[in-house]
Amino acid sequence: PSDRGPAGLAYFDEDRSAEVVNARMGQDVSPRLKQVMAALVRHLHAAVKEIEPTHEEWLAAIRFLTETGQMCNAWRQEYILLSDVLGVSMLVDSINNRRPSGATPNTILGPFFVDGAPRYPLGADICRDGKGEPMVVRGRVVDTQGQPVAGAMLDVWQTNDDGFYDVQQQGVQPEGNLRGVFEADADGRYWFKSVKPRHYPIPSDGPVGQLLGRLGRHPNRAAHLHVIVTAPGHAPVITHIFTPDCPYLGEDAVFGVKQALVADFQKVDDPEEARRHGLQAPFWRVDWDFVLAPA
Ligand code: MBD
Ligand code: FE
Repeated sequence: PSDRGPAGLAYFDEDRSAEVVNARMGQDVSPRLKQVMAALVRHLHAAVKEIEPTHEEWLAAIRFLTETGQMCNAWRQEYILLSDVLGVSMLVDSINNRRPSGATPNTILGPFFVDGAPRYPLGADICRDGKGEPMVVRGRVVDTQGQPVAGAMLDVWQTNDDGFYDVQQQGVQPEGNLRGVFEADADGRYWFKSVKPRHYPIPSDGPVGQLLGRLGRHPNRAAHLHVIVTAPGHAPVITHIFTPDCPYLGEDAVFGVKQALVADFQKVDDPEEARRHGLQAPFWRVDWDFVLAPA
């Protein structure tokens, strides 16, 4: 047996360590897997060469990843949080959603979307726990020519006024609190009631929270309302509406804020307008249009 092997790279060699590993891949490996693994191994070896970790440090890294996996369950995806706080979720999203200008930009999905949220008629209130400042969100779903998208579906979800999603407080919040699915009307119009979103911390009692703490970073997300808008023939948009007055707009823990997603929240004192929405004044009014790109 030669120390060079068939590919000329059989035995370990610090200077060519990544090449040695990559040369081991077989001939009929899928080209995409080959590309992905080659890049990962190359960049990982480069990082290790730059860092020169001690054995103890490398074990700490492995322990961190182990604990991250151990935190995960149906409602807690610590690896998604890790990807989020490292800016990778937003990067992957940007790479996959380069939209024509004027279309509503995507932002991070996050770990708290639930398929099959309650279906409501237009105008319904998704808040079932009575906490928070009442808000009406209304607008149109249009295409990039400004034409209404009749029957577009809007799936919305947010935290309650204590800063938790329903799935984080099962048995505490009413089921389906602050989630809902609406269908825009024939003119692409939609409207619904909720409460003004507030800022809240991403779950920080796990390894990702510890990491943030050690990095001198806070875990707070800028106040937001999640929305997924879908319609046949159009690219779905997974997005947020941000409040303009949140102290964390410029320092969102997961880098999800985009200028084009910060809405105007109008405080309405008019009792007549409040009555028309079935509310008491004052309430918040958000006029917000979604612009869908072609599929
Ligand atoms: C959230 O509510 C969220 O939207 C994201 C992206 C990450 C953690 C918690
Ligand atoms: Fe969120």
